[in-house]
Amino acid sequence: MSSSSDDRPDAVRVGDRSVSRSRLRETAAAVADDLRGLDRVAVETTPTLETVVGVVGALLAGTAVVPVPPDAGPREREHILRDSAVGALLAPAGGPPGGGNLPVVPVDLRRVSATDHPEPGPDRTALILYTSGTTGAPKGALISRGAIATCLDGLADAWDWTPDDLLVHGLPLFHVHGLVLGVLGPLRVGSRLHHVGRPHPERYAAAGGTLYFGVPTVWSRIGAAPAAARALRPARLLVSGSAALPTAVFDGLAALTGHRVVERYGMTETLITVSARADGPRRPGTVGVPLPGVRTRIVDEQGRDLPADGTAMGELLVDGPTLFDGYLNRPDADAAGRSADGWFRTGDVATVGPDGWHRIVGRASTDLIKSGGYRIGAGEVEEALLAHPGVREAAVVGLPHPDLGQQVTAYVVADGVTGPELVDFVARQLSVHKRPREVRLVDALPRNALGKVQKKRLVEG
Ligand code: MLC
Ligand code: AMP
Repeated sequence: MSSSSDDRPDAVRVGDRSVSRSRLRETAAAVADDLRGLDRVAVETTPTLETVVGVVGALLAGTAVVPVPPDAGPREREHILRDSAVGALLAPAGGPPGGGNLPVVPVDLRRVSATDHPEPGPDRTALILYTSGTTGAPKGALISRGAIATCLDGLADAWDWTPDDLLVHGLPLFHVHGLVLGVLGPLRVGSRLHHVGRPHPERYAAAGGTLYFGVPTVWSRIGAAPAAARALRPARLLVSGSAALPTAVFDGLAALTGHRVVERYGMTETLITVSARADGPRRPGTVGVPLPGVRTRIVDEQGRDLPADGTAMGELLVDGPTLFDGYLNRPDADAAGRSADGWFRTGDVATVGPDGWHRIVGRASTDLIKSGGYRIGAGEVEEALLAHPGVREAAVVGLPHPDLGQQVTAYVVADGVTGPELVDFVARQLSVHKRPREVRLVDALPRNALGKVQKKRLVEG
C-alpha cells in the first residue's frame, strides 16, 4: 500500500460502509497477526469490506490469497480448496459457516492491531487465481507481488491515475479486473475506491467517480440507460476491458458521456499488458500499445514471427515482468502455454500495426468462451453436463450475444431430461455464469471423419 499522509474517512468504500486507509491498515494487521506463518489462505470474496480487509491482511502477512467466488458451486469450490491446499478460509465474522473441514479465520472490522508486518519480497506469491482452460477443472495461476506492482505502476502511468481520483466499479472481487486493478490498484496509487456492490448503471451514475472500470457488458448496459450514462460526463476516464468492446457501444457512450472509452487488454496469467493512454488517442476496436516493460509479438501456426503491418493475423505472445509464475501443480499446462523461447501464448489472435497498436481479432480456440467478461472453459461445462446420467454427449460453445458478447450454449444428446433440468444440474456444481443460458437438445453432434465434434459448425449455425 502506498503511504499517503492524507487519511480520508471514505478512502475505501464498499456498498455503504467505508474505512480510512489507516483504519484499513490496522484492521488488516489484525488479520495478518492471525495468519502469520500460513503459506496460503482462501478468501470468501463477497463484495464486502471484509474481503478487502482479508486480502490486505493476507498480503501484509505474506500469505498467498486464493479467492473463492462466493457463488462457486460445490464441485468448483472443492476443487479450488483441495488443489490449493489452503490452511484456512477468511470469511466475514458472524457469516454462515462455510469452511467445511477448513478452519475459518473471521474478518472482524472491529479488531485492530498495531503490528508492523515487514514487507515481503517481490518474488513472493500474492494471489493464486483460479482460471479456466479449454478442458478440465480451473488452474491456479501464481501471481507474484512484483508482477502486480509493475502492472499497477504501468496502468497508473498510462491512465494518469493519481491520489486525486475516485475509482468506481462493481466488479467481482475474485478476478484480475475487480481485485487486482479494482482493489489493489487504488491502494497502490493512493486514490479513493467506491465499490458499488454490483455494476448496475444507476449505481455507477450515483457514485460521482473520476475513474470508472467496467467489462463491455457493463458499458453496454450503461449505454442503454441514457440518464445513467449522462451522469458520467463529469468523470475523467472510463476504462473497459476483459472482453472486446463493440464499436457501437464505444460510439454510443461517446455521444452520451462525451468520453471516448480507454480500452485495455490482459489475462489472468499476464495481468494487463496492452492499453490505450489517457493522454493519447482511443481507437474503437483496438486495445492500445504495450505497457512499460511488456513485449509482444504475433506468430503463425508454426511459431514463425509475423510482421507488425496491421494486416497479418497471428497468435499474440507476450513476455515481461507482469507474467505469472506458472500454474499450481500443473507443469504440463505451463509447458503447453509457452513458446519454444519461453514467451507466454495468450491463445488470442491479434494484428499489430506499424505504430504498435494492437487489435484483438478473436480466440484461436472455440473452447474458451467469454461471457459478460467471465472466462469459461467449454470442457468444464461439458464435464458437468456429462455427469448427468441422462446425457450421452455434450458440446458447449459461445454463441454471439448482444449484451454478453458470447452466451454459453450447450448442444446435448440426452434421454429423458429437459434443458432447464440440465441448467439446474450444472448450477448445482459450478458458478452461476458457467451455466448454459440455453440447452439445445439434438439427435447427434456434427463430427468430422475422425469422430471429433465440429464446434465451428455449431457456432456458425
Ligand atoms: C446468470 N443468471 C442466470 C444465468 N447466468 N440464470 C440462469 N442461467 C444462467 N446461465 C442470473 C443471474 O444470477 C442474475 O440473477 C440474472 O440472471 C441476471 O444475470 P446477468 O444478465 O448475467 O446479469 P448479471 O448477473 O448482472 O451479470 C452481468 C455482469 C457479470 C456483467 C454484471 O457478467 C459480471 O460481473 N461480469 C464481470 C466479469 C469479470 O469481472 N471478468 C473479469 C475477468 S479478469 P440475480 O437473481 O442474481 O439477479 C480478466 C482480465 C482482464 O478478464 O483483462 O480484465
Ligand atoms: P481472463 O483470464 O478471464 O482474464 O481472460 C483473458 C481473456 O480475455 C483474454 O485472453 C482475451 O481473450 C480477453 N480479453 C481481455 N481484454 C480484452 C479486450 N480488451 N479485448 C478483447 N479481448 C479481451
